Amino acid sequence: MHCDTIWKDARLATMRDGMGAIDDGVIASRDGRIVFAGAADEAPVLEAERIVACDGRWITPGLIDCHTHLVHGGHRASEFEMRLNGASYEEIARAGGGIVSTMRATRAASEDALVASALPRLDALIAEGATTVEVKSGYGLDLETELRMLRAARRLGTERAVSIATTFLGAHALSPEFAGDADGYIDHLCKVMLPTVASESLADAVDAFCEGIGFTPEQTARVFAAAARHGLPVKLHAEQLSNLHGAALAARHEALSADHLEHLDEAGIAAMAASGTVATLLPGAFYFCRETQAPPVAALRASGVPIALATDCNPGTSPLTSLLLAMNMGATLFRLTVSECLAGVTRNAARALGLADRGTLEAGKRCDLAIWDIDSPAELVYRMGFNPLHARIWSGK
Ligand code: DI6
Ligand code: FE
Repeated sequence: MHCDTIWKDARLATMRDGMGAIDDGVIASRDGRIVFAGAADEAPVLEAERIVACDGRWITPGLIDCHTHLVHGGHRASEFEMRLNGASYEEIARAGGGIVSTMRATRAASEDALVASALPRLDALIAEGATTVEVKSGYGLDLETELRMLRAARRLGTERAVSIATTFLGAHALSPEFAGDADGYIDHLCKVMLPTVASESLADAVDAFCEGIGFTPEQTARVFAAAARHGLPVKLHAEQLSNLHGAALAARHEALSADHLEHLDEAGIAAMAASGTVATLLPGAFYFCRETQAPPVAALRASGVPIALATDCNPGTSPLTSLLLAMNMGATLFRLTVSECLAGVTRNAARALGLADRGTLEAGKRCDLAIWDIDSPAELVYRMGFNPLHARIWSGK
């Protein structure tokens, strides 16, 4: 079989079934796709211009961060400091902080500035082997800025060798122009904002924040119905701070994922299992906000709900740009196993984005790889603040 590149003498975590470990493995690529991934003694006769000896290093699928707010203006370090000095959330909000301060900074930023400020965060993810990153809008809360955020997100994928999946999160917080009229804002979002986003093909999915401080299940359902009219799949920030039964609502709309889920109940788990909705857990937000109720991991596991892990990179509740640390937190804070952590940033993260062409090492999938200087996959989860990435391959290169 003729190929472009062969990686040999590797150990593979194929992630096809659990870890899917292979001791003496080979991967061959052609035109950016894997044509063979498996045991050396089962490989067909392979020839290629480029043969890379991996000296026993481990290869995993390229990592996938399936939930980020990577594009935004400014940061909220001063708010963090105020909280360390005892200020309450309300005091900070009254002093002009919170989501609205990021909205103001984002509205004031040009598309170029949004790209420039997001690139170092993207580079941090890439440096740890990320090959696909989801990016949400949601800090514009007006049409013009939401479009600008999504355009900036799309541009990140041309500035770097990485795949970007975009999500329209206009229903992140109430726009100040609609103060006291959340239903009016949702009307505007469904009738004006989302149709424009869809007509410019700027979003691959639609998300909302269903929460006491966000939008009600009824408002969320209207956003989902509008997304369906435009043929866009949905996701939901659900059950982060309270249980509004958002996960079950998302499942009824065949959502790709429901995210956060600290307050998820049995009925929500059953609904997610039935619809095949991925549970995306975000331990960075749990940690940064010093939450105490962990998501119901044992029950999710018992019901066979696929679990993804992501950074939730955002300036307010999870200023995290490390999938390796997200994995460590998933294990220490949520008791995920090593193989669940790895599946969470590969196979199940791909599923949370509706991307069937990646997330495992097997013939036909994109050739997105991370090659690691480690003795066992557990090392990827075990260390904190150490990056053993040896090389990263995106689309076969
Ligand atoms: N959940 C959160 O915790 C954040 N957004 C969301 O949907 C808050 C984002 C921020 O504070 O900027
Ligand atoms: Fe989020």
